[in-house]
Amino acid sequence: MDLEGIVSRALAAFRAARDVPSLENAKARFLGKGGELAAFRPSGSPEERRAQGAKFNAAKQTIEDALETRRKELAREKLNARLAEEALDVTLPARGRTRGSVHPVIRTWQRIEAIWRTLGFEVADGPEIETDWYSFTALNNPENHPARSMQDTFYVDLKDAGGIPLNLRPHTSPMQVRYARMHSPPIKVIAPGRTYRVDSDATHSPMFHQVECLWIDEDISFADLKGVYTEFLRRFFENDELEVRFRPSYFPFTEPSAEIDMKLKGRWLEISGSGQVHPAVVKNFGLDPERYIGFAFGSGLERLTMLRHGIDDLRLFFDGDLRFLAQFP
Ligand code: 2U9
Repeated sequence: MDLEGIVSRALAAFRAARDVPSLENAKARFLGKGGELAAFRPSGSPEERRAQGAKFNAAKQTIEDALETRRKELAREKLNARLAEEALDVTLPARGRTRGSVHPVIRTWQRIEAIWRTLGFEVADGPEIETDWYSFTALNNPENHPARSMQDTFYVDLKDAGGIPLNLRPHTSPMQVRYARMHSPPIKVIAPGRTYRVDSDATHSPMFHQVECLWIDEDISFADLKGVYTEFLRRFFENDELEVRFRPSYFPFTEPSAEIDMKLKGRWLEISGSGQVHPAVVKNFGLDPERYIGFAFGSGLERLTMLRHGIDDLRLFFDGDLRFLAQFP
């Protein structure tokens, strides 16, 4: 058996091994019990055999060293492959560096709450899914009023509501009714929130935001409503000269009713509806309309926001386009 041949075959086999199992197989082939080295038998005279024994040991050492070297190489290759695969470039800029901001309509909501609180009004909040009674009946809407129809109002089909028809509130007035029934006059409250109507174009969205105000006391008049509302608009639009006028109008829940206009840059713009709360509605608060008088108004938060910032299309609020939203940092 040729020792040099065994060594060169072993080194070649180790080099050819691409992974640990193949290397261990090659090891068995050369260094194992039934392997090529074990099969080596010295021959010749005692001196020759001694010399062959020394060569055998050297050959075995060479093979073992080569095995160890290859083992280390394979381990290093494996580690390098893993490092390459799981590489993390910690010098890359972080993804979450841009800062979010509060949506312009919600900003209006927050400003409105702050202003009305300083004027002595509470802020009420309540359900967006309502019953017919709170959305319509309590507000003096006749049984056949078009606002009650499926063309105007979203209805909710809730199996466990006990057969009571439910709607997505078309205004925040139901909250005003709830609040008025739970408190005693004087009542001074605003109800900002999300409202829903079957309507969608450049100036209407199926979901929009409203703020309504309700003021009930024994001895107040339209002048009080005009006073606080003018003060609110002047603060909201940051314009102390802003003028306000009332025009006759009609709502089922107020009598008399009025549209409120404000003069902005020389033009009269409609900004709210308002009125003296209808006696039938005051009765639904559990109050005597002979004793208590109420005033109310309602405004759209989108409209207030559009007028404040000169925004011309309502849909911009709902598109989620950062080029628009980033202008309100
Ligand atoms: C109760 C009684 C009366 C609130 C009022 C309006 C007139 C009005 C609209 C303005 C634009 C809604 O967002 S909008 O489409 N609102 O015109 N709202 S009086 O009157 C009330 C509210 C609650 C208990």
